[in-house]
Amino acid sequence: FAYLLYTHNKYTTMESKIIFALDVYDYNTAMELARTVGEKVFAIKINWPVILENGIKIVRDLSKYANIICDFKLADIDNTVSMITTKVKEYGGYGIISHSFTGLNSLKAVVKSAGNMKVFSVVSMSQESYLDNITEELIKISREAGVYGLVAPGNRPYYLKKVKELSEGLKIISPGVGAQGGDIVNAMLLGSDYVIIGRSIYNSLDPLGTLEGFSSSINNKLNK
Ligand code: O7E
Repeated sequence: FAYLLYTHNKYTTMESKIIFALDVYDYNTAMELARTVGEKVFAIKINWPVILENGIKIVRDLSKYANIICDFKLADIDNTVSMITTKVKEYGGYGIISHSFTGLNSLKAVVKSAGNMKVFSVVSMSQESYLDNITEELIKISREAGVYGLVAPGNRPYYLKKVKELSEGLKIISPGVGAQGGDIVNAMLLGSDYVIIGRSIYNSLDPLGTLEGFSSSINNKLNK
């Protein structure tokens, strides 16, 4: 039992709080970055740049190195979002990101076709947007649709706090740390479960070292 406890603790302290945003075009660059940081991140998030250049098959290739979250920010009718979600599932996606302003029917269709994949919905963005007016409503829709988590900004404390207050039982993932000015420790203290970091890592001369720097700043501050 003591051994189990030990391994469990070891696992939880080592579990990464970082989602790496792999926003590049080139296949080899993407694969090399994934190979380098894959084991040290909670997941890798991909967006349109890597998909437009390489197609959906890259989801399967990248999955060798990490959980892949497809950030397609779905915003369409139920049939279309289901078709896209089904394809992501077929290629081994770990998670998918949808907008929620499209309403309950659309978001429910994503959750239904996602099956075991995690669905995250955008309720607030890292840049000022129209969503700021309707964040509370978007959280309500997301909860009702049965999403796993919410996207809320790591660089806009007021909105992150607001989402945290209304998000009981849901995970929060936060972009905006690093290149967009947000601080990783502040974001975690305000309630992010995972922070999404792209440019600060992939544009650095030493992506792995930079990533480890972010991780240790969390461990140093939060485990005290
Ligand atoms: O600024 P970077 O380079 O660290 O990258 C941030 C990533 O988060 C990038 O992929 C961008 O598309 C995404 N993002 C935001 O920057 N702002 C948002 O409000 C939402 C996202 C996002 O990832 O949404 C889904 C999780």
